[in-house]
Amino acid sequence: MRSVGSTLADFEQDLISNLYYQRGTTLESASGSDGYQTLALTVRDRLVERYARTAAAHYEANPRFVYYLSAEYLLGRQLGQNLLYTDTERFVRPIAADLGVTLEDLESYDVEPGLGNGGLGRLAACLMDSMATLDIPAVGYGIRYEFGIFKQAFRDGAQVERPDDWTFYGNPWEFPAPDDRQVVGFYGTTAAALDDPTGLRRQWTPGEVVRGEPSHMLVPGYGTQTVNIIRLWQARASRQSFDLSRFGAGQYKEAVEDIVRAENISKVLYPDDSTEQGRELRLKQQYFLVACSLRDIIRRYRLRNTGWDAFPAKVVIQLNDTHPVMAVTELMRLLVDEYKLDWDLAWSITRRTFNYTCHTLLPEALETWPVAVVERLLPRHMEIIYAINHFFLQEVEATYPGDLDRLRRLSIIQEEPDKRVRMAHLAVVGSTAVNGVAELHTRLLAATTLRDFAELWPQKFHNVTNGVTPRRFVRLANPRLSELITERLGDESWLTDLDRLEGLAGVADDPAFLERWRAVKRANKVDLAAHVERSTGVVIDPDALCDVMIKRFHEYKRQHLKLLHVIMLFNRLREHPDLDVVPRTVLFGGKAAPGYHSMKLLLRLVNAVAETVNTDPVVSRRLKVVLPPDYNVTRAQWIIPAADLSEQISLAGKEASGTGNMKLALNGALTIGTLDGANIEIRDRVGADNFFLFGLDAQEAADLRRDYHPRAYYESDPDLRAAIDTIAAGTFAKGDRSLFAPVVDSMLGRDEYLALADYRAYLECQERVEHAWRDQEAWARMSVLNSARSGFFSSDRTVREYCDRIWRVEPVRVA
Ligand code: GL4
Repeated sequence: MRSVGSTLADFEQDLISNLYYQRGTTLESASGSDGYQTLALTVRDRLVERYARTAAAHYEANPRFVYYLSAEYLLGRQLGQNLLYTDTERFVRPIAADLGVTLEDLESYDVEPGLGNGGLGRLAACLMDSMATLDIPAVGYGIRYEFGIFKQAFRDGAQVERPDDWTFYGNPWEFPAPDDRQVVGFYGTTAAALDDPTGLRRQWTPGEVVRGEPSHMLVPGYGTQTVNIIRLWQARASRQSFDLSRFGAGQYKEAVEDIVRAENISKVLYPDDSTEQGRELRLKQQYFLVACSLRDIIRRYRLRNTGWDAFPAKVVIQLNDTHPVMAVTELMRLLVDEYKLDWDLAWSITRRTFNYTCHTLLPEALETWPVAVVERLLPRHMEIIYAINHFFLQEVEATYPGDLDRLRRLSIIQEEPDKRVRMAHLAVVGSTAVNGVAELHTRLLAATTLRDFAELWPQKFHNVTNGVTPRRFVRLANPRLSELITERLGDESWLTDLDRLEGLAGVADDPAFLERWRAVKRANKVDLAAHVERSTGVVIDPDALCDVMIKRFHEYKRQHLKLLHVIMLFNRLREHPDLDVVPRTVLFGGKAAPGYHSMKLLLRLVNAVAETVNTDPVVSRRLKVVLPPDYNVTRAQWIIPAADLSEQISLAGKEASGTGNMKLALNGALTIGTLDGANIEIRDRVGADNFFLFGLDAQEAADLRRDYHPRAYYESDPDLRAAIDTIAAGTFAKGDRSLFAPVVDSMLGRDEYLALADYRAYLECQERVEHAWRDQEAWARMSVLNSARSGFFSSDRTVREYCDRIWRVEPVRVA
């Protein structure tokens, strides 16, 4: 086999050859898209070679593998990353310049695969990056949604959702692997297995079968030869599904019915984050992912191993939230019904194989499925769940004799008000380790949501605080800062050893260094201003404080609290045009689930406030509000490097961790935040002096919620009252008082997340922000210290903790 060369000449040669043989065109007639595709293929060739060597090394070592099961991956653009990881950007720039194009032109063709909603999906991508970087043998499994997270546009300020046809021009980064396809069943009936006197083994005859066609994306490690893969499954009809006779009879729609039904399974990502979408098709998706992946895991296991005893020694499966939890029952079904293991052995293998990460505390995000739905779609799995629950409750009864209430609380089956399967309970019962994603989150999980389980099995519970990859979110997103850091620290080893950022603390008092730090931030803000102007038409001032709130629109995150602050500033500036306030750009970014009407209305209000503020001749000189549409990973990479202030203002006890908070701190933004999620750990590390803290803590919030009267805050705080009244008066709706009335009613009526209670503290904290901003050198010093002390939040550290405490896997070096 000819291997790819490593020189500029080799690279150039391969480009020409790929343009010619893969795209079937020539330099003279190539389009921009041909240019991008050709470059992608040429970079991909370099990864493929590493992947082949990785596969060989893994085969040879026969190590324990991590299998990461996740319904979501938010990978971000691939080109820039893969150029960096193959160290070929240095070739591309001169070649592109010769041809009269820029790398940025080519990158504009690179479509990000939006196969996730938000933090949970992006975390999966960061962990996969770090596993490869640390040479951990790992495979990610997911769904190849034909349509990813919807594209967000605004019409009259209201969110409209457009389909994300992400593979329309082809995806040069993936490889189909048709030989590894799997067959998956749904519906049907079960019957006793003749050879099993215990009755625990049964036979399932599915009523519908579909194929799972895999393809994989390459996941290179940085600074190493390892290339792992994420295997994505796409649903296809079984071969016999096309009804030729009906087609012949002119019944075109009926002829393809089965095909359509099968392919709908992987048609679209459910656009919900932290809320449940309990549709049967979603359960079908989840089981489809799990069934294909487990068969593939077993196929891989059997390439090098025989017998089942060693299975947990070679296979560790991480369940990313409850979405893939049906895997617990599917592995039991495979082992008991198909491979004829006895129940107890199968259960012991299953429990030792799985671990579960919980990503939320919100009850509405903890999946439960109506028993009737599971019974219909997966009749055998429902039987297995009952059996698992039966043996589990026997165990509980032995530990707490006669404690019926506890049995009811722990049961995998919820009885009231309707019978449902509690997926989180199934996950905990079927796993060796259960982890939360930040210290507070893990503590609250054990004290509230999963309290009875934490009492029963305290040793099962772990904390693994989330992290983010510094390769994408510092090096790629912020090349200017990266260069300055590398110059200061002497080399690039901080990219794989992020604690080395501490070396920056030593120059946090050096005025010359601070000057350069500020120059980097300013240049990034100039770039962001260009992006913002292109997408919104609004011109923003790169010298204004860049105040950023980027995350899904969700009530618990409290975008409305931020908006009340903006409206207060607007009112003040209108009343006192000469008031000495700090010039600010408030940038929001985020999508709302299409069915989440209150948050879609809030998006509309943000746009309306933006319009009013930005067109007011007096106010707009000091204040701008922007909401660039379609916030995604690509846009995050533009915004984060330019941020001065990071808004992390969720009600304490609601945000499991957050990861945007980490990305922003690493890039030198100062956080204004509550004691929620990983904010607490960020503050502990960067220092209380370099963090703007406000608001209720989790305990105070829980206490207050019990007897809460939002109207009392409205009555007693004139600024708050004025801000809310400004909305109620129709100021942002051309005098229409009804349009945003539901926002006002929700704040004054229930205010579920205590925004009004935290309003005054938030305002006062923003005043401390303004005061601090006026001393630019002191601000820069705090900014440096935020970066310097955030090394802990590398996902490399997160993965090391999973390896040491949960997975017990060792790296395999690839030659
Ligand atoms: C989330 C949490 O809401 C978020 O705090 C956390 O950082 C992320 C990754 O652990 O997981 N859970 C869900 S659901 N969506 C998220 O983003």
